[in-house]
Amino acid sequence: MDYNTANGTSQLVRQREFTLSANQVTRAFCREVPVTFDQAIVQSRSSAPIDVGLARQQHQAYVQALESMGLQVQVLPADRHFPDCCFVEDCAVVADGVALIPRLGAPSRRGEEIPIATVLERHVGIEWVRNPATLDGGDCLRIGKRWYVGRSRRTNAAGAGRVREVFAPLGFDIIEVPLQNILHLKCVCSRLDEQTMLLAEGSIPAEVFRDVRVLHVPAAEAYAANSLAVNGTILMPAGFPATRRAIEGAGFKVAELDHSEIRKADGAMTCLSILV
Ligand code: CIR
Repeated sequence: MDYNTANGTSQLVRQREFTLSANQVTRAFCREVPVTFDQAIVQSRSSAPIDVGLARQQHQAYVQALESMGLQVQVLPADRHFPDCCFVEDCAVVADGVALIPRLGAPSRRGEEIPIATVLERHVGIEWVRNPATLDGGDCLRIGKRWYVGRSRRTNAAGAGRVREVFAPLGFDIIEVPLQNILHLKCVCSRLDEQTMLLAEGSIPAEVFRDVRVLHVPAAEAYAANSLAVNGTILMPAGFPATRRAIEGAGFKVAELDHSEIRKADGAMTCLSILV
């Protein structure tokens, strides 16, 4: 397993022994990488083809990393008819005991959300996004009692409106963020903790986050702006030293995973799990 931390295995042991407090997530839902993963949707085809076997190894390392961080991980079987099905983040928007199940923006992905909803309904209440609304979970970023919703080519006005309908009554503010030439909002930013956002320089204005502290990722390392906070540790892609220094400098523990093949399919660290 490619799982590097500043202090090596002693940090892994400490993470396993970490006692979960009331605010922390306890479960993760993931889905295996399908054999058809090399046919996943990509915005621009990388010159190097996707190595599906390596992608599956990287996904297994991701699951093991989440387990090492104290999460109970349920891995759903892949469906070869959905090459993108491992990107479960897009299939549910979860907070405060409710999961809003998207109608995905990419027609070829519609249907991926059904087994996710079936599993989640054992744990949370389920709401649905209906035609003509479209929504991808990768456009929805929660921090505290606020949802930032990217208005991308995948998430239309009705989709963002559905987030408002479901979560505003639960006390959430909904802030829409217009996106251009960005697949999902979370391609350029992610939450480090309840007060701190990681943001790729030159992507969207930091002001959209209002009172939230913003930690900048240099444009050359924009891919690392999508990192995953799990109960105090930040899981980030390997190979982005300036971002790692910035995150550690802000006082967070960091763990790294090699995500080369996941990246080729336009996936990043948060895309592979739903945390509850
Ligand atoms: C797609 O284009 O839908 C997939 N190839 C990548 C989805 C990544 N998901 C995410 O960022 N939440």
